[in-house]
Parts: sequence; C-alpha cells; structure tokens
Amino acid sequence: MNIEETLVLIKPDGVARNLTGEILRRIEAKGYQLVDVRLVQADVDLLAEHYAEHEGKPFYEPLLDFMQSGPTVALRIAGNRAIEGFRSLAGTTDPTTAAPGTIRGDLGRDWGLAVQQNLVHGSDSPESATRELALWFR
Ligand code: RTP
Ligand code: MG
Repeated sequence: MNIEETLVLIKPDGVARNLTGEILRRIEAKGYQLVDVRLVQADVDLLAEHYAEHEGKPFYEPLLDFMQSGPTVALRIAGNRAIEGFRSLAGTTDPTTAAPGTIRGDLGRDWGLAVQQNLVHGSDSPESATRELALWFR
C-alpha cells in the first residue's frame, strides 16, 4: 500500500454549477477518505503561490481571475495512490476531450474560453501535494 494525501479543489465553476455533491460522491465512491474540507474565497496571493509554475503563460491572468470569481471547495483526501488516482478520476485538462467516465469528461463544459473552467484540480506529485495542502490548509 502507498497511502497518500492529495489536494483536490472544486473550482468556482463546479461550486457555482452545484456539482460539489456529485464530485464528492465520485471521490467517496472511489474509496478515498475525506480528511478535511474547507470553503475558501481564494485571494490573489494564495493563487499566485498555488499557480506559480504557470506565471507568465498566456492563460495565467485569466486563470487567476476565474479562480477568484467565487468560492472554491478545498479537500484533503487520502487513499492508496490517491495523487495519481484522483488525476485519473478527474480526466485530462481539456473537458472537451477528457474521457467519458471522468469528472471533466462527464461534467465539464466547453464554454469557448480555452481550457480554464474544468471543475477540479488535483495535485500532480507528492511534492505538489505537500506544498499545496500547506497553502490551502494553512
Ligand atoms: P490542475 O492543475 O487544475 O489540476 O489541471 P492540470 O494539471 O490538468 O492543468 P495545468 O496544465 O496544471 O493547468 C492548470 C489550469 O490552468 C488552466 N489552463 N488553461 N491553455 C489554456 O487555456 C489553459 N491551460 C491550462 C486550467 O484551468 C488548468 O486546469
Ligand atoms: Mg496542474
């Protein structure tokens, strides 16, 4: 077993579309344990740290605006290989082409706004998980 904790965010589009329950249902159905949950109105300082790797990219400023557009649900979840497992549950970044059966593939909408509103975030490595959990659950 390789029990990991990871940070999941239900982004403002997911909260606004009343998909929090549906996304939590999928996480719980997969067998992951909910360790902590917070509703957060993210500010620019938190988001700049969270998305530091994307600074300077064309989608960076619109992404920060979108992520401040409403509350985000931050989840600390745990389970065997939960980091990789949640990324698999979420599907690939672009909801238009994310596989059916995944959160983004089943529930994501193409709003014609590039690839920004894709419902969820999941940490992509153990190092990211440690860093991001410390940010959102400080
Ligand atoms: P996340 O970090 O949110 O779990 O998503 P990810 O790893 O699949 O995607 P990443 O490349 O880390 O990008 C972070 C978020 O930035 C937005 N994005 N927009 N070309 C674009 O317009 C574009 N590319 C990325 C998405 O909200 C993505 O989830
Ligand atoms: Mg990422």
